[in-house]
Amino acid sequence: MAKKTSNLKPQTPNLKPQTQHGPLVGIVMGSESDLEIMNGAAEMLRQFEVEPELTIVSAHRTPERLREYAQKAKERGVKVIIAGAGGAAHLPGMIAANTILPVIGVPVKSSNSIDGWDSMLSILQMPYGVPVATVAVNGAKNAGILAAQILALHDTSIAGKLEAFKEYQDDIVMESVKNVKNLGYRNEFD
Ligand code: RP5
Repeated sequence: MAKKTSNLKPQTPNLKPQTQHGPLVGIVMGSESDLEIMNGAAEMLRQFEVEPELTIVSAHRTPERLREYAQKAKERGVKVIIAGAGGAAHLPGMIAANTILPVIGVPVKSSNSIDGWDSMLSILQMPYGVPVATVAVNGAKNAGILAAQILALHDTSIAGKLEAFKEYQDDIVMESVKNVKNLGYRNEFD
């Protein structure tokens, strides 16, 4: 269950702008209580040297802010929006309704959620014409990777880091293969 995490600070605070351009990825969430989960998207993007912006936008409590955020995102230079919410999770769908930017939805298993199912179905079951790319419940890290993959279509530096990340995952699994083999299990494949 997601908790309020007002003390959660970015590991690498973006004190100075590192690039000439504004944020390429916007991460929004319905409540500060979503931050513990949604921080995973920010941390993952930082691994690919993408510093996202991150803020609270509530579909139900700040509907005007939602509309303004979504409508201005493209002209502000944002390329992908990651939106996370729990319970009756209307934020990602309503962001998508107000922009042509790709929107990645993160269903959050929040304090008001029925085990994540309500959040997931609210974000996943979008009507024709307004897609939201939905990741797993609490799957903010995958949302960060997916956003990086979208940026990598036009950025060879991010693409290179994604390639390295794939290789790293392969290395980790192969380490486990060795560990399990060393435990004495039969493996005639490797
Ligand atoms: C949703 O309600 C938020 O995205 C959050 O997941 C959930 C609970 O919000 P709080 O009551 O903790 O602010 O809108």
